[in-house]
Amino acid sequence: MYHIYTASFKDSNNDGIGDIPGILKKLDYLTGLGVDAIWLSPVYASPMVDLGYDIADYKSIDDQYGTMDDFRELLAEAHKRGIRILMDLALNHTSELHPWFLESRSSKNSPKRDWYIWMPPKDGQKGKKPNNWRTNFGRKAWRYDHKTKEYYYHSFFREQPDLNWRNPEVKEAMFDIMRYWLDMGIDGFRLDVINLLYKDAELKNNEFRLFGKSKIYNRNQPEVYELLRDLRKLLDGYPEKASVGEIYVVPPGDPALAASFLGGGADMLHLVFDFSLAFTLWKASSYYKTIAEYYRKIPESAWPCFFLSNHDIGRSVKRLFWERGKYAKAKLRAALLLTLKGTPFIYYGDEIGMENVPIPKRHIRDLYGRLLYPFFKGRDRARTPMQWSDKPHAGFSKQTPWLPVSEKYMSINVKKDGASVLHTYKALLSLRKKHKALQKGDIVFFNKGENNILAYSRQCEQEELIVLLNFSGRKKTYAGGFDTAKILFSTHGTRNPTVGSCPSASLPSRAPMTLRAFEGIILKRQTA
Ligand SMILES: [Ca+2]
Repeated sequence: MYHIYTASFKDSNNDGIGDIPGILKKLDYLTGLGVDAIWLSPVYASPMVDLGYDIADYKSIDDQYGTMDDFRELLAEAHKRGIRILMDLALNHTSELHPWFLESRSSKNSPKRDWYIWMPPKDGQKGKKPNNWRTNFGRKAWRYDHKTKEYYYHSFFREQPDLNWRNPEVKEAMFDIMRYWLDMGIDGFRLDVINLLYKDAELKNNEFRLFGKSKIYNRNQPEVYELLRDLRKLLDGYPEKASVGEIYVVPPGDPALAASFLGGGADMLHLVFDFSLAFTLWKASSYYKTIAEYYRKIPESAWPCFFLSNHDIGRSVKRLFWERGKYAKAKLRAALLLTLKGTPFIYYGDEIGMENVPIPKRHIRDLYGRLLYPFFKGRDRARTPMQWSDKPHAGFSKQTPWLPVSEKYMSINVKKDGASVLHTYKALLSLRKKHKALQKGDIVFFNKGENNILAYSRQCEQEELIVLLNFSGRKKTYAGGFDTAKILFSTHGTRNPTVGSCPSASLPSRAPMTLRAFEGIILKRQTA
């Protein structure tokens, strides 16, 4: 699954903003990479306060991204290439400019008043907010509306009022929107902050806690599970549709919570995003712990998924100050992501080793960054234009793009692949396509990350592939050994002759495997 941040993928009409016809032009690139599906960041009509996550019309395409015809063409062309498209859907809130909210705020007697969460000032006292809930960046989450002298609730920016999912009309309207896109032929949805949909019925105050979870009453309410059951029934009414839910939590993630949204494994979401892997420290044993814990938590019949980067948390290459050996590490992380049991999500540009880009204050587009600067500089750093070539603006556009292009684009781009990260991704994805064991096989861990090597195998029918990943910056030896195994792949390209040269050599019987610094290899066990 490939995550496209539409505004930064490819600009077709040279206005500096990526668009749908731009994606269309690059479909062959995605095919060449080995992508099966796209998660498209929101392309609906939006005032772009939160860059598309504030939706003003759920059944339209924003002008800056193209037309509905462009979208239909993209869908048809993607399907021709066997690429599926998941739409990004924000169900928790709309734009303040959505007709529903305009109607809702117009009068206390509006038929849409109860579609949003309106409350009078506490105890009837002017200026007193209904409760102590805060937004996800720490500010008060109630906005006073002078016209009707009540507050409305917003989990994010004040321009994004939260919908009242306790009103059945809201659910019906949103299900109608989902049917609209499913009928058009899209393949499913990525559901934004799905665990935030319901709030406590009595809007109880959150308790203050120095440690642990303090946001109890404005998320993870039991009613959301019921809703997801109904949503799954809606999806199951169509052939081969998928849903992936973003389970919004603070670092280091919460696999048990994420897993809970999978229900029994076949009655709620198809996939859930747990943030744990992205926030795991660089150590084989830490990765083992995170991954094993996630597998333990999800129901047996459910399917896992993993990601390392996204548009909110930034790119993995530079997380945790990984300057040393960063590209070798990027390749090793790719080897991990693409060999685990579960659907891998690749954030656009990660496959060429794109890095977070420092954005000067005058260029900050993310409202978080503008509101919280300099304490938080926003999320733009991981949303910069895709680096296609060493041409001006990295071949993304002929105009100055909406966000600055990385200064490193001359050496890090699709055409050049100086660090050969792209080559690694392609090789791994092609291997994944070739070997059923990597796609569907069970996973068996050989160790718990001892000696900073993570060792596991993927098994399916008669096939067994063995993965050894050295997270250390030094040469390390895996003592386990294998009777006979053929080396299929190394993140370092070729292998030292003492342990056979890639790709055809077989290992001598029970030979310990020596791995170079940050090397990952894949072996195929030879069966008699
Ligand atoms: Ca454009």
